[in-house]
Order: sequence, then C-alpha cells, then structure tokens
Amino acid sequence: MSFTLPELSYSYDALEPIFDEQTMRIHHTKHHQAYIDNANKALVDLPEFRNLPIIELIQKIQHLPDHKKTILRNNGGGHINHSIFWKILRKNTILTDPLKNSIENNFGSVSDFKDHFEKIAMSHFGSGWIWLIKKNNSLSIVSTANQDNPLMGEDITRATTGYPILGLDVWEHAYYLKYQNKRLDYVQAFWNVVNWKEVSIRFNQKLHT
Ligand code: MN3
Repeated sequence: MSFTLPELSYSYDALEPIFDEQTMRIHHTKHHQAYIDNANKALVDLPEFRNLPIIELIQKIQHLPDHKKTILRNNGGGHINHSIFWKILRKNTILTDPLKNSIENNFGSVSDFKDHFEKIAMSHFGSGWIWLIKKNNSLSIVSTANQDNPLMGEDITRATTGYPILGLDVWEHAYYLKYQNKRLDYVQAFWNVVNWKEVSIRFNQKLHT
C-alpha cells in the first residue's frame, strides 16, 4: 500500500477569489504530490511501517530508523498536513456550537480567537503551520515549523502537542502568487474559507491526545 493524492471535494477555482485557482492547483498537484512521492519512496524498504495509515506513521517518527526520520517527518508531515488542510476549506460555512462556545470559553470571543491566531501566524518565522489544537478538552493555538504536526509528539514538537482541528499553511507556496509577502492579508482572508462544519467534526472526534 502506498499513499495517494486525496481528491479535493471541490474544484480548484471553488475558493476564488480568496484562494486563487492557480495556487490551489499547483499546491495540490505539485507540492502535496511531491510529499507523497517522497514519503512512498522512503517507505519502500520499511515493511513494518509502510502499511500504516498516515496518522499512525507520523506518531511513530521516533521509532523509525535514524536515516529515515527526517525524510518521513518532512514528507509524511507534508502529506497529513495538506490532507487536513484541503478538508477544512470551504466557502460560506458557519461556526456553530458546541465549537463556537468552546472557542468563546477558551479565547474570550471569536474575534479574540482570530486576533490571537493572526498574531501567532505573524510571529511564526519562516515556513510552517498554525494550528488550533484540542488537548484535555481545552483549545489552544500553536505553530509548528516546516511540516511538523502536533501529533508527532513532544520529542519532535516540544510543547505543541494535541489534536489538530484546524490548520493553516503559512509556507509562501500557499499564498505568494496572490498575496506576495503580505502574510497577514492571507491569514485574514483565510477566515472566509474555513469549513467550520469540518472543523466541528474534528472537534467532536473522540481521538484526542
Ligand atoms: Mn503547502
């Protein structure tokens, strides 16, 4: 079994003008595909790991042979992160309880939550991801470097462990064609394409670490 590129449930231009068609197409067919190809290649000679679902593989990075850790951390991470990202994008959805209520309890208000998320996104240096994570029933916003995921464990991501219920790609490849160096514009525009229905499903999932 090897990983394959998940199909999007919408067309490449579905998120226009917030996320432009060209960026979506390149991001999905080139960037995400490359992470998958590299992960598959690295797993060829690892029979005990190559049949694991991606969510299990990234939780076992520390158990991989040393010479495979970095490549699978980066590319396995790239695969799961983008798989989450495509699903949590959609126009015109509404944030509802109980997630809305939990966000208000944890951050004061939805607006405070967004401000905090934007602040973390702006203070994250270089490539990475901004996450809303759930841990012990509380929500927090964290960032990870490169393609790290909060499920990789604290040996890899230190304090930033938890179940990711929403993630934003802040690699320049995610926004440069449309937003150039204006990361804040991109992050603020993101709120218009968050699929709150899917984020709520992730919030309600039982599997939390
Ligand atoms: Mn990306």
